[in-house]
Amino acid sequence: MDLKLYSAARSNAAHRVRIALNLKGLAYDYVAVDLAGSEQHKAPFRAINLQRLVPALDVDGRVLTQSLAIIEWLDETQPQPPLLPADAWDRAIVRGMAQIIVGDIHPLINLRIIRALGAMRVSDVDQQTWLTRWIGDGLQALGARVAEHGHGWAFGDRPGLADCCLLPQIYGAERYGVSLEPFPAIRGVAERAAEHPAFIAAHPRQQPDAPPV
Ligand SMILES: N[C@@H](CCC(=O)N[C@@H](CS)C(=O)NCC(=O)O)C(=O)O
Repeated sequence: MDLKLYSAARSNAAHRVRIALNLKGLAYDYVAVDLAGSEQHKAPFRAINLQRLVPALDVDGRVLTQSLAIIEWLDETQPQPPLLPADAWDRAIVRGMAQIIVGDIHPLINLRIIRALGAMRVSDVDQQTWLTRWIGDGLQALGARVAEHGHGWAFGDRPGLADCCLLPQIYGAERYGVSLEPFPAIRGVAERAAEHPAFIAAHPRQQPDAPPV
């Protein structure tokens, strides 16, 4: 199977998929899409994903979009190691944790939203307040669930779907100056991931289009 991931180093959603691919031990070609340079709005990427968002995963010439759909497809087709628990109730808990980030935080803070706020002349200070508010609210809700269900990782004692979503959001929180101090359970997962090869290799700093430090 030939895998080609359309990604951007700092993309929260692409970062999720990079972690999942690494946890599965799947090799892939990395195609950088320059979001800051608006490459997502131009050919040839527009033809890859009409929604003009990364990630997109090309699998032998067919393309999947939407990070959670990609990760669940990977988990169904490459079951080892599993990213979701065996029990249906536990799976719903994990998917709920993932949705706090994917459905509730990220749509409010991603590039096109920030650009729209800027176009409406929302000040930098107010943009920062906006980001801090929604990231903080989400992490508070998620932190409580990690404290309840995590035993080293976001859910249980193995990395899974919730961690694929949480670690990119931790990077995003740090990037936007949101303190993780109030979220000890989340900090614990961050410390563990910092030692794990799949998470290290997926980190924005390790990508071919890594931002300058
Ligand atoms: N729900 C989508 C979100 C994808 C998304 O928002 N990607 C961002 C990067 S994290 C993007 O490509 N933004 C480009 C833009 O806003 O113009 C997913 O989970 O894949």
